[in-house]
Amino acid sequence: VIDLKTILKEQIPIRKNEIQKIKKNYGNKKIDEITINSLLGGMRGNRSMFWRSTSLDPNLGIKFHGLTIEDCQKNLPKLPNTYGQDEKIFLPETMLWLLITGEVPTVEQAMILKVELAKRGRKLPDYVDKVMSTLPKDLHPMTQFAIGIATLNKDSQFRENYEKGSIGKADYWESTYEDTLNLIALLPQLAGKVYSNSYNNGQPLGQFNENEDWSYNICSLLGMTNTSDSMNIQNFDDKKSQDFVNLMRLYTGIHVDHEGGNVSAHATHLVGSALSDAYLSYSSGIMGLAGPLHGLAAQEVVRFLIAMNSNISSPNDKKSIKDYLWSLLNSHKVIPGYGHAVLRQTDPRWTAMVDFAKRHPEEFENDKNVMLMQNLVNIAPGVLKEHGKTANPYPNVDAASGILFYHYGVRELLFFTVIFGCSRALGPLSQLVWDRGLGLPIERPKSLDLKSLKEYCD
Ligand code: FCX
Repeated sequence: VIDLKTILKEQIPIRKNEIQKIKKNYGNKKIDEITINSLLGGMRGNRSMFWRSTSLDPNLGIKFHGLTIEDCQKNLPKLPNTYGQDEKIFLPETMLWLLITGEVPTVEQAMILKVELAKRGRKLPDYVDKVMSTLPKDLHPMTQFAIGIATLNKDSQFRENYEKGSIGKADYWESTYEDTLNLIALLPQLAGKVYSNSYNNGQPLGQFNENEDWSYNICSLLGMTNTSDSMNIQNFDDKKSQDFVNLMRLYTGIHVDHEGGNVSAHATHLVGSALSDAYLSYSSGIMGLAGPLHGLAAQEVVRFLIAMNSNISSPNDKKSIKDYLWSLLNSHKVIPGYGHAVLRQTDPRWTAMVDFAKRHPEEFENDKNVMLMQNLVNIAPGVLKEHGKTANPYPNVDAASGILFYHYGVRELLFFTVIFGCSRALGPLSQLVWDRGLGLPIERPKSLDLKSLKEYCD
């Protein structure tokens, strides 16, 4: 069975040749135009970067090398001996293979990657554990997470080879690949360390189990599985433990990438273009994900649902829900979880998360917040259409994701974005390997000062 690195060794020169031909023959072809609105409006919608793995269709949503989430649920292989395997939910490991190679893996290939990640994720290096143990427990979880990721730069193979001068430009991708797999493999440990540091006085909540998959180990290190590996802080029975691991697989599987222009992906790509290694690059991506307008929306939605439920008679009371939404809008607040900068239809990631709730009715039938979340989709779009401002009145993934984790007992809202950060590593880091493989240069757009800007205002 051919492994991932061997496939990359074959693919990269071919693709690099293809890209160089495009550059040579069509380099001056105009794609988009930059206006003053671009410069002052955050380059919104400007086609201005290359990102091979995903594209975001405003109506169909995210596509991973052309495959929708539904396609992935059907085509990505299920792996044997997987804890509580849910037939409709793919393992993030199979998605990682697709992101890196552009191909759906065979069962054998995906098994190799699963075993490889488990081997590399066995233990957090002591020096990282020490650094993270000194951090104040009330330091934001995302800051702790970013510090842990950046500290791993000490072991970066890329940095070491580059400093020794032992690699040329054509080899950069190989040590970036090694750093990338090592970082992705250690994210469950890093997330678990942040969680235990912040919420359990630094005491570990669970063990890493080398026989299980990446998502299982995130749950186990959060103490959220009903096996000997973790403290099982929520007293799950076997079924609930397996359901939670499947929720983690679903969530982390669909959040891996959302095109290259969102802040976490773009920051990783930009910093990496200066030949900062995968650890430094993704640590900057996490700093961006920590921003309120990017990664924190899921926790805003949970707060919003809980607040609304304490202000309305019941989650089925359409009239009081509608009044509550209008009171938000009339006080110039947004309805969290609705709208999107690119999407113009319901986010298929939302659909996938709500489908999970629908397939576990007995689990959620008494959860007022989940019931409200499900009722809102029949009311909020109408209110937003009537309000008449948002370009997209439909729900995005944040409208459904946080409240499901909250239901299972992950109550620390600030931690939600760390789980998002585990997932979002897979897309941007797969791209980083290819950025180095294709020899993409340092990114350096031109900026204008006010005087120069005014010269366009004639
Ligand atoms: N509720 C109320 N008003 C909204 C709205 C919402 N959910 N979404 C957009 N609007 C408003 C905007 O505030 C803007 O009003 P303004 O002209 O007074 O500033 C107007 O509608 C046009 O905005 P629009 O172009 O539709 O949306 P943007 O691209 O500017 O912003 C986000 C997109 C996602 C930031 C916006 O829809 C929003 O704030 N949603 C609520 C917060 C949220 O759910 N964020 C999730 C982020 C997203 F899912 C992700 O990053 O993954």
